[in-house]
Amino acid sequence: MGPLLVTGFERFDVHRLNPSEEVVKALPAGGDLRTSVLPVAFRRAAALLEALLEEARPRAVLMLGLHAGPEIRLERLARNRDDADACDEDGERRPAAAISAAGPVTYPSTLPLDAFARALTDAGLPWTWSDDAGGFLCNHVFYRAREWVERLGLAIPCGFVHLPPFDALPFERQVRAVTACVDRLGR
Ligand code: PCA
Repeated sequence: MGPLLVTGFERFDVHRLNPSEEVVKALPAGGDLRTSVLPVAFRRAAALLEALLEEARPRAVLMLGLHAGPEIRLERLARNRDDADACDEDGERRPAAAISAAGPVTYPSTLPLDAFARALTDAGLPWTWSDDAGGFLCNHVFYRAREWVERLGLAIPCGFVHLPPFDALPFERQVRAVTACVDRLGR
């Protein structure tokens, strides 16, 4: 069986740090835990993600990114659309277009989100549900990873969690939150 794959994103736009990158780098990678930091660029992120999935054949996929809000967001739905005003880090802009011409409108997360929610609550960490991971890179890789899982007919946990900026939730607490989620995905 393959590893647990945990991804974050590089820093982008005006954000000085991307908590998902910092937290992913703080996890004890090796053995069953594979980590990677994706570029905030549609083409390169999709290509790297696909290569990682194909090569690692993970038993579970937990993807992380920054959302500028006060809480951890447990993303329930990946949507089949790119729709962002902002350019990615390669200068590409994708307003209102389907990610996959033949794909379904949404894919549900297959992560154990109820267990994540309980673990975060027990640890006193702020979180909320979300049914909209945005129209930029985070939703894009979420949809693409779920599509890959479906294409291969796998029954593995795969989904996305948004992290707040460090001024909303400090580094140590974010590491604790992600570790709690990783623990719920077993060893
Ligand atoms: N957050 C952005 C892209 C990369 C990241 O960390 C998003 O929510 O789409």
